[in-house]
Amino acid sequence: MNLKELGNKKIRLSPGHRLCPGCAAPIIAKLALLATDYDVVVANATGCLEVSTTIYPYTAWRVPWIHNAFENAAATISGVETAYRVLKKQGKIKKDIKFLVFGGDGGTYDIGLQSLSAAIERGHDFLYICYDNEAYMNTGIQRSSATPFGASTTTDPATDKKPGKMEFRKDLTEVIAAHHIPYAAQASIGFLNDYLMKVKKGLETKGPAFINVISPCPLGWKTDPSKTVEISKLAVETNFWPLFEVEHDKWTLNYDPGENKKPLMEWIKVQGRYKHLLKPENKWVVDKAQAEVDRRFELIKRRCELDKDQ
Ligand SMILES: Cc1ncc(C[n+]2csc(CCOP(=O)(O)OP(=O)(O)O)c2C)c(N)n1
Ligand code: SF4
Ligand SMILES: [Mg+2]
Repeated sequence: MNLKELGNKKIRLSPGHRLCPGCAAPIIAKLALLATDYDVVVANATGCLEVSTTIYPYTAWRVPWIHNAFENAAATISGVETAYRVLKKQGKIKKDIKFLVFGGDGGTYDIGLQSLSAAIERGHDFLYICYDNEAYMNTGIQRSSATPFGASTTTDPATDKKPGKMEFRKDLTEVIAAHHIPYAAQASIGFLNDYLMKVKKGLETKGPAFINVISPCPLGWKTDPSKTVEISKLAVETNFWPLFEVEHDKWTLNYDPGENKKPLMEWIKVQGRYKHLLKPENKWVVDKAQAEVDRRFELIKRRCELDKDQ
């Protein structure tokens, strides 16, 4: 995608919203809307992105936008997309419209998973983008099933007795891929062209598509707001957040750092939610987290290698 051209396009999520400085969520949403020239209808699950862009009587959205409950963004878009198909068939709508959903990890990995799974199984034509900031941020940094091993949250805080969350994060992209969906991918705003290409592909794919995007949250992760893009890059360079796509069951690894892979500690040490892991007595947590990151990356890589010549 030509980045110069991108700079001349109309921004469809306006500035002046109330998301925290350095929050990745509006960057993810704004770029997604820039990646396509189609008219788009957006459904937004409750969460930081929704709450902070639509404080009554204002809205930052320059596209038709629907707020639904926390748990049913995919069900909402299914209904809208079905109505569109009927109206189009009747000749009452002439233009092509795309349907896009934004949901946080709480609204996607946990509470809206049944609604997303069902919408995918029914085969609705939409792209669902999960901005994964790895906790329920809007309500005060509570742990979700996306929260990584060893991170401190308000409901699972690091204490002298327990160094943060002791369960590994759910691999939602793989769960969605197991639906044999036309398009599923993982992305990061640290790899801009890759992200834009994935949004375009997801929207243009016929049927359901899903993209999981790592979404640094300066407030919850206790990170420097000016480093959001760098941290998004680090997620990939440490293999914490592999970039891959699954197109009709064909797996492709989009980036392999190989020998340049950075140690997970590079990712950990820039985030206050992991600061307890810098203590020598918690080295075992870092080692265990590193081993799991390596193991999961190898599984994805092996799967992609199997599909290479398909
Ligand atoms: C059924 C229901 N339960 C709880 C809430 C309260 N609630 C609103 S937003 C939110 C957290 C959302 O977390 P996530 O989806 O990860 O988005 P984020 O705030 O992190 O952007 C919760 C628990 C709600 N609105 N509806
Ligand atoms: S709490 Fe986190 S996710 Fe929510 S607006 Fe602030 S930085 Fe963004
Ligand atoms: Mg969240």
